[in-house]
Formats: sequence, C-alpha cells, structure tokens
Amino acid sequence: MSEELYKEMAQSIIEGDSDKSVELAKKSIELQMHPLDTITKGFVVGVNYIGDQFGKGEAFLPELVMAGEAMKAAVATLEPELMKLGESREVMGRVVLATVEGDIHEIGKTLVGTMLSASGFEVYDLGVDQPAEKIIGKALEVDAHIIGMSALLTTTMVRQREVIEELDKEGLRPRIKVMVGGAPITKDWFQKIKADGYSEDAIGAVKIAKQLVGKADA
Ligand code: B1M
Repeated sequence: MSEELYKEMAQSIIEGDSDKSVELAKKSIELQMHPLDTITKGFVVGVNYIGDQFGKGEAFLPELVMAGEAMKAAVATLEPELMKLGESREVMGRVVLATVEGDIHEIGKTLVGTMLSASGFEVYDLGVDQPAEKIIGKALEVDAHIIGMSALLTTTMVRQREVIEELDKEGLRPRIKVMVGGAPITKDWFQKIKADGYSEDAIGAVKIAKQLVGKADA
C-alpha cells in the first residue's frame, strides 16, 4: 500500500503536478504515515530523478522548475506533521539559517529549519541567496549559537567558506558555530573549510546542532 503511494508521490513530482503532490501529502497524513518517510521514500525519489535527467540533458529547466514547485508544495503540506515529531519544550539554542548567495534552492534548507524548530531550536530562516554580511549581521543581532548554511551548487558552495573566513577574521568563532549542508557538500569539504558541523540530511542536522550547543542526546 505505502509502496504504491510512494511511487505515486515520486510520479507527481516528475510530472510537476503540485495539486497531485499536495493531495498525496494529505492522504499520507490521513493514513498516519511517517512524514519523513513520505518525503524521503516518496517525493525526494521524484525530485532526484528529475535532477538526474536534467543533469543528463534529458529534462529541461521548466520541468525542473515545476518539479521544484510540486516538491515545495508537498513539503509545506507536511510541515505541521514534521513539527509534531519533535515536540521539544526545552529551548536548545538559536540558529540563523540561509541558502548562500547566488543559490535559490530552498527545499532542503527549509526542511532542515522545520526539523530544527520541531526539536526546540529558535530558527531564523533568512531564505535563499543570502550574502555573508546579511547572515553574519543576523547572527550578531539575535546572538545566534549556530549559523547554518545550505548550498546546492558546486559554484555556490565556496560561499560557505567565505562566511567562515569572515567570522574568523572578526574573531566570532568559536562563539558562533557553523553547520553546513546541501547536496554537493561532503565530509572532505566540511573539513577543508573548517566548519564545525555537517550533515547529509535533516535528521542528521538536528543531531549535529544539538552537539554544537552541548545538548547531544545521551
Ligand atoms: Co537545481 N540544480 N538548478 N533547481 N536542482 C540541482 C542542485 C542539480 C544537481 C541538478 C542537476 O543538474 N543534476 C544542479 C547542480 C549541478 C552542480 O552544481 N553540480 C542544478 C542546477 C544546475 C540548477 C540551475 C543552475 C539550472 C539552470 O538555471 N540552468 C539553477 C540554479 C539557480 C540558482 O540557484 N542560482 C537551478 C534551479 C532550480 C529550481 C529553482 C528549478 C529548483 C529549486 C526550487 C526550490 O528550491 N524552490 C531546482 C531543483 C528542484 C533541483 C533538484 C532537482 C532538487 C533539489 C531539492 O530540492 N532536493 C537538484 C538535484 C538534486 O539535488 N537531486 C538540483 C530535495 C531536498 C529535500 O534535498 O536540497 O539536497 P536537498 O537537502 C537535503 C540535504 O542536502 C540536507 O538535508 C536536506 C534534507 O535531507 N541539507 C542540509 C540541505 N541543506 C542543509 C543544511 C544543513 C544540513 C543539511 O545544515 C545547515
């Protein structure tokens, strides 16, 4: 049953059909399916397929845009369910979150933000295409414990390093810790740019953020 539904979810993204993806997201809620399974086993399969096709020149920009919209709509429908997963009452810390300058990919970053909020972090999500000065300025304004940066393009991941260099220049680390993520981000890159934390997915991001504020699960 769920396998069939996961396939339909992936297909709705491949077809860029936002009405269908929202309908399926609602159905998964009715069926009390785990929202993270719905995202990773269903919708993400579709968006990855379109991404691969686009990379091979077998899908075009409008298809990528429509798939992105359908994915965004599905994740937004699931957001209240994702928030229920954490139900943490303890305040864990403040996180300034952004997709770096020149990069408008927001779905993964938003998912990470939702999971952090659900786990008790106060999240200031600046959105996409955010320059270093805006990210650092906000972190100082709210006295953030963590800056979280997402980058989906090999051409924009270098912006993560620029923010870290700027923080170091201003002597703001280790007071402010830096967590990085996004599809092209690897352990090698995280070590190379001397970030404080890195994760491949939203669940991992919560775990790392808790470690960074000294509140890791026992
Ligand atoms: Co873009 N795009 N895109 N795109 N797009 C990729 C990234 C690409 C790999 C597709 C491909 O060619 N195969 C490719 C990048 C190639 C490269 O750099 N090597 C690419 C390209 C080329 C482009 C354009 C340049 C296309 C063009 O215009 N010619 C353009 C760039 C625009 C720009 O940013 N300046 C572009 C545009 C777009 C859309 C706007 C159409 C759309 C985004 C819509 C939106 O966000 N509102 C889009 C999409 C949808 C994708 C793919 C298909 C899917 C991305 C996504 O949402 N994934 C993507 C291919 C792919 O990644 N498979 C692709 C689902 C999401 C849940 O996963 O974002 O990886 P992800 O987040 C994960 C983890 O990475 C991690 O946790 C999340 C949850 O598990 N994570 C973190 C993310 N951030 C984190 C932060 C953390 C920790 C973990 O700590 C702070």
